[in-house]
Amino acid sequence: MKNKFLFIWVFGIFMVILVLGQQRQDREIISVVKSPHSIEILKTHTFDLLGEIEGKIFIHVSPSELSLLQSLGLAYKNETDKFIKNHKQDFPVHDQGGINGPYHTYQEVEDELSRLEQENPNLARKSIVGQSLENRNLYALKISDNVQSDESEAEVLLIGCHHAREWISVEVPLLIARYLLENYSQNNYVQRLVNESEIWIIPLLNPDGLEYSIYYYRYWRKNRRDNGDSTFGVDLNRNYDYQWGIDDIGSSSTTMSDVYRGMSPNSEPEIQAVIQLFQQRDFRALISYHSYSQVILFPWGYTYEQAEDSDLLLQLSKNMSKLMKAVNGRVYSFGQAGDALYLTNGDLTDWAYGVYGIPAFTIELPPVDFTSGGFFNADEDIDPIFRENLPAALYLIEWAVDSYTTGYTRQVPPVKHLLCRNLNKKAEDRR
Ligand code: 0X9
Ligand code: CA
Ligand code: CA
Ligand code: CA
Ligand code: ZN
Repeated sequence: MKNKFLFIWVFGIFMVILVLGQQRQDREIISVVKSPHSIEILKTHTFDLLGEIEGKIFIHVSPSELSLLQSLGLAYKNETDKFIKNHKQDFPVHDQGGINGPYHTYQEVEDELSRLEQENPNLARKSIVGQSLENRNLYALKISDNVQSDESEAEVLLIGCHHAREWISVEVPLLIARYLLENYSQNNYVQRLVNESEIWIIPLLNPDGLEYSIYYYRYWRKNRRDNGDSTFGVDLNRNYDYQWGIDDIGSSSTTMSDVYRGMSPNSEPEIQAVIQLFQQRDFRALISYHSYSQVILFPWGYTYEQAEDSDLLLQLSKNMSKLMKAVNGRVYSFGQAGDALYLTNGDLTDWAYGVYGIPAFTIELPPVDFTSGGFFNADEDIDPIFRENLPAALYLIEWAVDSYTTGYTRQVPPVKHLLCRNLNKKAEDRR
């Protein structure tokens, strides 16, 4: 009997080690020398390109992608050790905020939303809009006057963290929520916008992925769907049911891929939560936060064809970019998603614009490229990134409010530089 238990124990521990080991070794970071030949090869596949440093292209690859590269005869160098080790130093012992410092874990997001709700019972309401695959709650914070009632006001969605490793994308919507609530009573502009709209903030759409990125593997991107073939994860920003899987350039049907689109459109519970919320609400605009690249993107992502409202989307992006630059001098470029970055299919913004016809933007937060830090932002960068994104979000809310009262309009509000200065001043005051 004793022996049997011992065996079960030893076997159990062995299995845990095996599984953990595999998950970590799942993927490697490799580099390929940049040349017309290598670019040609990389272009025809959906590799997870991290960026370029000194003539070398860095790629995040799964074992099968690695074999693919080998079979294509492309020479590469494994950089995983160097890379992960480098950034291990960015995982210091924090006195405050736990393992991820000032960045929020799932639990910390929950606590912060509860705090904001408790301190502003008439302005903020926390709700659970769904559950992740691993049964974590998907939280939303609604911000408006008379927040308990559903009023006839323009509704706007600010959403973060479709992608686990893009930690900064949780912080920006969370800080915007906090700013709106803390400045409501002393800032007329903020008060007017909050009174005349219903702002829905979902800071963390992919809690399972985020936790995995924090505790196991920093570069994790997808959710944690068990694909049943010893691979994990669906790319949440490829799973929406609009032109889903229309080609293999904008997403992948390979389960291992970092842009795996899932078994079927809307298959993931996180995406179903967003869809259900849309069915219940009356959203007029949205921003989906990602990182990195410092760029504002609008539909279409799935094609190079222009959207019908291309002029409006371009004007709004341009004005948002202008407002952002005025804060810290940082330039966010802007453009149609497919042109400005790369093709994607099944992303949130195409779906929201395609199905609901509302202006929908992806904001890729700083840094501008991989060399400047990629998915890693210093703790001190969180605040300036939030501050430059604040006027852009408020501006889009203002557009939604204006066009809600006047009927859908392609007119955009003028950029008010004065307002922008005031916002900065208020942000300074908080320090
Ligand atoms: O690929 C994505 O889902 C987004 N970029 S990220 O590096 N954060 O993963 C971009 C989505 C916007 N759409 C297009 N670029 N088409
Ligand atoms: Ca923390
Ligand atoms: Ca209201
Ligand atoms: Ca309403
Ligand atoms: Zn992303």
